[in-house]
Amino acid sequence: MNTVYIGLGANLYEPQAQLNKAVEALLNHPDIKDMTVSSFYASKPMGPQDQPDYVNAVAKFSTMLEPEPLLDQLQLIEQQQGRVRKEERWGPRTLDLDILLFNEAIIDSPRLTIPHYGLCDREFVVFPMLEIDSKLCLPNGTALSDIAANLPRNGLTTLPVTQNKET
Ligand code: PH2
Ligand code: MG
Ligand code: MG
Repeated sequence: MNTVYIGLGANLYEPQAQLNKAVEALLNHPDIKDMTVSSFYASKPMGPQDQPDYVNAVAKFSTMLEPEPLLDQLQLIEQQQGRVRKEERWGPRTLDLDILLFNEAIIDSPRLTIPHYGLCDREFVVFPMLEIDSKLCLPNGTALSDIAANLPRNGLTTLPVTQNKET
C-alpha cells in the first residue's frame, strides 16, 4: 500500500462546493482507502493577482495505484468537474488535484515531480499537511514543521465546515 498526500485547490464556480465534490469522488474511488482530509482554507492567489481567492485543502490516503495511474485518476476527477486546461500559468481553475508526496518517493518524470516542486513555498499546502500530521517529514528528512516556522501565512484562514449545496 502507498501513502499519498494530495493538494486540492479551486477558485471558480463555488470553489468550496468543488472541493466537497472532489472529496466525495475520492472517497467513492475503489482504489483509494483510509482518507483523511484537512480543513478547507481560504488563501490568496499565488501568481496572477487578478483572479479570485482560492479554497485549498490537503488529503492523505492509501492506494495500490502507482504514481502515474493515480495521476490519471486525479486528472479524470478534474475533468469531470469541468477543468479546462489553459495556457496561462497559475491561472484560475475549477479544480486542481496535485500529488504532493508519494511514500518517500523522489520522482522526476515528464508528467510528475514528486515531492511537488512548490510544496515548501506554499502556505496553502504546508499548513494543511501539518494539520493532518504535525510530525510529517519530507523524503530528504526535513521536518515540515521547520519549513512552516519560516513560512508566512499570507492571510491563510480556515473556513467553517459546509455541506455540498445539492445534498
Ligand atoms: N494554485 C495555482 C496557482 N495559484 N494560489 C492559491 N492560493 N492556491 C492554489 O492552489 C493555487 C494558487 C496553480 O496550481
Ligand atoms: Mg497546482
Ligand atoms: Mg495541478
